[in-house]
Amino acid sequence: MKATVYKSTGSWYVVKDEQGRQFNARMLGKFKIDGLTSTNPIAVGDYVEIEIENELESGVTITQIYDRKNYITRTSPANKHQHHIISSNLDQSLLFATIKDPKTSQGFIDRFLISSESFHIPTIIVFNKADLYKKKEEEKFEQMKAIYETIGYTVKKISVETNEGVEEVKNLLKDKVTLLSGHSGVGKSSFLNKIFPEMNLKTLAVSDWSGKGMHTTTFAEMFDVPFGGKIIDTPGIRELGLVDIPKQELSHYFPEMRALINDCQFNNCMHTNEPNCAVKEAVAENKISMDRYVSYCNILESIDEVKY
Ligand SMILES: Nc1nc2c(ncn2[C@@H]2O[C@H](COP(=O)(O)OP(=O)(O)OP(=O)(O)O)[C@@H](O)[C@H]2O)c(=O)[nH]1
Ligand SMILES: [Mg+2]
Ligand SMILES: [Zn+2]
Repeated sequence: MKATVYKSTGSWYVVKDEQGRQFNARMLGKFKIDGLTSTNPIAVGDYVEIEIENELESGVTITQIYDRKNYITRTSPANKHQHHIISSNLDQSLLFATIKDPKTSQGFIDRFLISSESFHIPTIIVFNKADLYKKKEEEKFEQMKAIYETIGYTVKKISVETNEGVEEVKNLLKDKVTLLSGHSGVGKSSFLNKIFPEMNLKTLAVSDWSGKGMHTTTFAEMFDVPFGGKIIDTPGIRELGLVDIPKQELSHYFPEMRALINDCQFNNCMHTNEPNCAVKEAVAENKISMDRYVSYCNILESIDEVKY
C-alpha cells in the first residue's frame, strides 16, 4: 500500500496512506538510494510502500521507497561529505529571515539560495517580525528586498505578531508542497500556528542571553494544508554547509551571474582575477550588487577543492 512520510525521527516514521489513515512505521533492512551517502535513508515527503501486519496498527513496516522528484539536503559545516536529507518531492521553499531577534545574515541567505538553486527548488524570502523594525531595520529590509527582487526572487515582509502580510504568504501555499526553513527563532512554527491554529506547535522565545533561537522544533514534520497542499516545518538551521559544488560552478547558482558567464573572455572564468570578466564589469557598473559579489567571493574561498 502506498503512503507518504509526514515525520521522521530516524528510528520511526509517521506515514499516511491514500485514505488519510495515519500510522507509525518502521523500516526493515537498509535501502541504498540515489547512490547518495546520507545519514537518513527516508525523509519527510517521501512516497513509500508500507505493509500492515495487523489491525492494531502496530507492526507497520516500510518496504520500499519510490523515486524522488527532488530533495534538499543539509551538510554539516563540520562534515561536508555527510548529507542529511531534509525533505523530498518539494514544489517550493519559504526561507524565513529576520532583521533582528535573531539576525539573519546576507551570507546565510545567499548560501541557502545557492543550495535551493542547485536542487532546482524555487525560493521565496519572507522577512518576519516586521513589528520589531525601526528606521534602521526598515532600511536594511528595503536594501535586501531591492537586491533579491532585482535578481528575480520574491521577497515578502510579514509580522506573525500583528498579522501584517500573513494572509498573502498563506495564499502562496495553496496546492503546493512547501518547505519552511530558516534560523532557529525566526518564527516558522509561530507562522504555522497563526495560519492553522489547530496545529498547536511548540514555540519558544529567542534567548535574552545569546539573541538566538532555542531550537524548539527538533524534527521536520509535514502537515496537510486545509485548502490544499502540504507544508513542512523544520528545525532551525545553525550554519549551512554547501552541497558539493566545484568552484568552477559556483557562479551558475547565482542567477544574475549565470546570465553573463558566456560573456567572460574565458569560459572557465571564476570572476576573480581574470581579465575581461563580464561579471566583474557588471559589478563595477552596479548591475550586479556588490554585496552579492562579496558573498560569492567569500563562498568561493570557503569551498575546499581537495575533492575535485
Ligand atoms: N515580535 C515578534 N515575535 C515573533 C514573531 N513571530 C514569532 N515571534 C516569536 O519568536 C519566537 C520564536 O518563534 P518560533 O516560532 O518558535 O521560531 P522557529 O523558527 O519555529 O524556531 P525553531 O523551531 O527553533 O527553528 C517566539 O517567541 C515567537 O513568539 C513576530 O512576527 N514578531
Ligand atoms: Mg519551530
Ligand atoms: Zn568572469
